[in-house]
Amino acid sequence: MKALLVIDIQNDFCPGGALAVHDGDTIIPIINQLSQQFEHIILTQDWHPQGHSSFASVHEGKAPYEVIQMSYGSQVLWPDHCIQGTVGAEFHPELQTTKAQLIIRKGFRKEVDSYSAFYENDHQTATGLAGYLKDSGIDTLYLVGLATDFCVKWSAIDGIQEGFDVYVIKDAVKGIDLNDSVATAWAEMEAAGVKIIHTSELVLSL
Ligand code: VGL
Ligand code: ZN
Repeated sequence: MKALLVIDIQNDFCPGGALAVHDGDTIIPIINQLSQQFEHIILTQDWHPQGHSSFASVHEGKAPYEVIQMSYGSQVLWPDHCIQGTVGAEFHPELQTTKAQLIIRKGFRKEVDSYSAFYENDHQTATGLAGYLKDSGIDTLYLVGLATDFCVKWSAIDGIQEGFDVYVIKDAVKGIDLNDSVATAWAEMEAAGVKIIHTSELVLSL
């Protein structure tokens, strides 16, 4: 069974937001259209407490987009974004969310960031999504959303590692692109076994 996994379509990742992805909102109509073809839709929501350790503002002398070493590995520092309960953390108003059966919130532990919908950045703390999908009989995932080079990439690769068939729909994602990270992300996803397709190739009879 197939599911559409919609990654982080939140105000802060869209134009005008705290960590805006260029043209991030332009994929929303495509995602809404795709949603009509899926019976199972799961959303993720980046959901940080104030003072989250991924925020540059909590590390003295550090600026956004610098990289630091955390106990679990390297971590890009971000502008404060997607703070729990703020408008920036809400789903973009144009995203149709009614049909979604599950919302996975991530990044709510102060000490560890979480890009992937499956595991936090320590690669050990599970969100519970893999178990939910397996218990629901879902084996194939179609990923869309923001950002290609962070949350989409990490979710796609973890999805493969958890044994799912993973497709990323390339015209329904947008990237942040730090030092060519979008190109790297496509290469890493492909190497991991993620299938990259265009909506026009997606002929589903669900
Ligand atoms: C994301 C950076 C920080 C994402 C989330 O959704 O790709 N990127 N938090
Ligand atoms: Zn975040």
